[in-house]
Amino acid sequence: MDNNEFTRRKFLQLSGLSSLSFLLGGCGTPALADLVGTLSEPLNQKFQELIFQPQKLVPEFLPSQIEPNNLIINSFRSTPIIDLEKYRLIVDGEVNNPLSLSMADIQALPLTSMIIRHVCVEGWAAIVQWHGIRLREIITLAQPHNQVKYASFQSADGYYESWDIASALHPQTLLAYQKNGEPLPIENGAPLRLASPIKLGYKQSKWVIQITLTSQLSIFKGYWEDQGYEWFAGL
Ligand SMILES: Nc1nc2c(c(=O)[nH]1)N[C@H]1C(S)=C(S)[C@@H](COP(=O)(O)O)O[C@H]1N2
Ligand SMILES: [Mo]
Repeated sequence: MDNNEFTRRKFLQLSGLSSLSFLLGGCGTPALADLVGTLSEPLNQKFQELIFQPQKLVPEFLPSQIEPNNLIINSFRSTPIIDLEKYRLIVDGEVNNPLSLSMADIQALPLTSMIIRHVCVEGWAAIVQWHGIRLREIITLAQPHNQVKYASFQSADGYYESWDIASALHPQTLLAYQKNGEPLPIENGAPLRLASPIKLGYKQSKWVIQITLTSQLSIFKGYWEDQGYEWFAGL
């Protein structure tokens, strides 16, 4: 086994993606079969490095510490109406394998959960349990080019955000579809929202419909950032 092959297997093991071939045994959809096909291509060197680079994990909370009533709905506009049948998460930009994923595709990927503190700059915080897929798995499936440095996110309500790629690949950055053990409420961003303990609340886009991987940051950095808020917004 050469080094690349070894690293790829290790990655598949770590991420739980090796279980995909098992999933395909019974009821694989064509979309998933395509996804698995892309995993036979080695990841490019830069992304292997980024993924294996030891990233500092944020300590998580205990189930008894969850504060279900402290998460305040905070949306700059009204809640968008999304037809789940038609919903697709688009992943595009400087990638070898652009993706268009239904929620069924996403829910077939390994579920991860974490209990973290959500912090809003408007002066409130809440300990929440989020369940979803690691964003790094989606990014890896898209096979980003070497020069990719940013992930930008479009939401169904017109909200937009952009993140540095290292934060997007952090193991605790999730695309969540459940909250505190229940399906994600629509006001909290269903069907899919960002959740991460390493960024402030306004970085955590709700109703994500498109992720674009690029080497250059757009002049539109983020809804709040374009009004003067800090872009990195690390916690
Ligand atoms: N699409 C979208 N995502 C968004 C926002 C928004 O207005 N639209 N508000 C952000 C802000 S400022 C915060 S604090 C969190 C709030 O998440 P919640 O409404 O689930 O508590 O969502 C973030 N994501
Ligand atoms: Mo916020």
